Amino acid sequence: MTQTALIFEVFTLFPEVFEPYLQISILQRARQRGLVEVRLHNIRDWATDRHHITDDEPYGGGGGMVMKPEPIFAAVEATLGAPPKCPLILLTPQGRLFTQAIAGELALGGLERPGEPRRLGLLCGRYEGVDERVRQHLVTDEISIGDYVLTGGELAALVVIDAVTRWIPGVLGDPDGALDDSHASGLLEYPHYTRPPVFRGWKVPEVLLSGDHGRIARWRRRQSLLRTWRRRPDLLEKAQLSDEERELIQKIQRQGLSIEDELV
Ligand code: 6GU
Repeated sequence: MTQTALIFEVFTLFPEVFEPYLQISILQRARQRGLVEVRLHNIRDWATDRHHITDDEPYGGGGGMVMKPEPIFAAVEATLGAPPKCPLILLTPQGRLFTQAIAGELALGGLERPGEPRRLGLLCGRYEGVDERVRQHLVTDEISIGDYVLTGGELAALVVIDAVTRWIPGVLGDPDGALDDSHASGLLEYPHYTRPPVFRGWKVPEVLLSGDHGRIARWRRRQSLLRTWRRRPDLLEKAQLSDEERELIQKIQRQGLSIEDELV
């Protein structure tokens, strides 16, 4: 058994939505192998009143409800220490936009405590939001997963757990697995094919059946560049490209696509 690399401490009003997704595929395997651990904390368990109320009306009026500060502080401080000894990330549409690079930083960066696994607190907002004092005095970072509004931070927390876990060494079978993912290199991934070689008359590109690894690698890199150029030209500006690759892009821009380049 490997030493646990990372523990996610999740604070939520709906812990039950996490389990099914954590119990399948790569995340399940990573947890079983002890590479990551996900601990779920129900904020409601830390409400001290008879009805375990966790929300209240906003001061100043207006619609919606606001998450009360007391149960959140109680849950987080009992679990992470007072003040918390690890980062506490609030999932909110007002946070900084989550990217593959941020996932990598969260997985590998930060303070290493000798002999202790790293921990990452994730606080899932609900309703109209959380009391501002939680942001000001408890939360250390705020993350959004995109410019749209979700009902709560739970789906976003799962997105963060998934993307961060993929960066932990040993989680993906291939040691370079995470490096091949779309966005890891700054480019979109090349097209994938599997058997059969002809399906309903549609052929797998001949180069992939050639067994020529050099040709295959060049074809994939070219397809990656083409696909990124067509779909996400904004990524090309930031991507780390060789001089040869920059030249290739300029050539494509001058000449358009060549015949063997499908519309990717
Ligand atoms: Cl992190 N939370 C909510 N409620 N909505 C979102 C989001 C987070 N990211 C994008 N939309």
